[in-house]
Amino acid sequence: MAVDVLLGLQWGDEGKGKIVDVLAPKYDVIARFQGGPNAGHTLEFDGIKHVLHQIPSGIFHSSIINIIGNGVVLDPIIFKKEVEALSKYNVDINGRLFISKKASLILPSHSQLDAAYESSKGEKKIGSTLKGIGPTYQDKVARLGLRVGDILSPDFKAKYNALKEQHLKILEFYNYVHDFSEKEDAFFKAIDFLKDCQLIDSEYVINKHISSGAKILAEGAQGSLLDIDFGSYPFVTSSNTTAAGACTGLGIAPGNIGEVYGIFKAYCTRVGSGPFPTELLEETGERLRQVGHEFGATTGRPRRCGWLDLPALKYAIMINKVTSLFMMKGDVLTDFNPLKICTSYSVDGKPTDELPHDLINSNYSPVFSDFSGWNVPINKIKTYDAFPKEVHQYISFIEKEVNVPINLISTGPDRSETVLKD
Ligand code: 2SA
Ligand code: MG
Repeated sequence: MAVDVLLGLQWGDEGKGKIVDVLAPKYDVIARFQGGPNAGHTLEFDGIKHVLHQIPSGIFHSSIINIIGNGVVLDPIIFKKEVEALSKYNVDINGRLFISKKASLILPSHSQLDAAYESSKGEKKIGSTLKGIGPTYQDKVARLGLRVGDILSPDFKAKYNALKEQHLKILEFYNYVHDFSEKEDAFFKAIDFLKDCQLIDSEYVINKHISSGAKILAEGAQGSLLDIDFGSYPFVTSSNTTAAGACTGLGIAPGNIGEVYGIFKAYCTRVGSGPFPTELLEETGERLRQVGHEFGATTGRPRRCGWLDLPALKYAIMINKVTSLFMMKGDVLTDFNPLKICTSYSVDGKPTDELPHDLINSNYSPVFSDFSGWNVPINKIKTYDAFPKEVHQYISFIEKEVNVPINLISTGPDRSETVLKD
């Protein structure tokens, strides 16, 4: 089968960017299928840290075709900045980066709307990255939105103005009227830039690649627990971050999906609001944040930290039919003792390993098991057998519980800090 899917199984920031980069040499095509500049995929190699927001993480490999699929919401201003940042490292997008004409366009007024909706929510804020993601998907579903292909039409400006007028009315209603004309200037400059990029009918291109036997990787953004349908609604993002999203976000049939790689951290993090059953609000959580450098790649926000949550992991594995697991940041757990894993929840006093549909209003508590920690650094370890026995115990326990093998263990941010099992 031609298309493998790589996904985060938690609340985002699992380390997808690093893994795509590690796996990239096996692939001919890497495609993003959902999300937009709310993503921050961090790649580190040769001592340099790159953060990609909308451009697929295969861009650093000259032989790989990168595609921004129809399911993505694209901010042209941020896109132009990303391309300019890459050109400083002599990464040329010509012949390597293609954008679906059906991808949705984020307008400057969409980010204004995002801020207006959030500020109207008071205590109930979602903690959006405020990149205009929700309002852009909202316009897509309402059949009002503009798409990348529209920029080629002579009446693009008129379409833009018509949509902006509607947005201004909503902004007035929310009493959130700010001047964003500077951003509009940057937007139209970026639109001119985008016109010169390779805009394609991506579903045809991808399916031709499939027919010709190319190996394709669909690169997910955010995480399964932020999925619009299956995440902790309403504290979610506005796209399907799960494997099914790769089909609708690229125009590929389910039968073409091969491996589904699930990335998870050895503990959990979450940015923004919303339920987080295993959150550590005391000193251990703060230590995880400091040792794990848990600050958002897009907004710099401190991430909330907690122990690994197995019911949540099992749920994500189920809805994605994950075939292979990759465990990230086990190195951060060095010197934490004991380690804890949430193995079930107690809901109204009854044990279950299923997530209650409404975590916010449910009477539940996580049930933990203790594990012996390890007190030697593991980031220089190159083979699975060389890990301390406590690492083996931690990994084997998770594998047994979720019934999917953990085939890759990441022990640090650099490409080289990666251990393959077998
Ligand atoms: P949005 O921006 O409207 O989609 O936000 C809705 C919720 O989804 C969460 N969200 C994220 N959570 C983790 N990482 C994300 N991306 C950046 C990164 C985050 C950053 O990869 O580092 O830099 O802060 C991401 N994007 C969206 C968000 O926190 C809301 O809870
Ligand atoms: Mg991230």
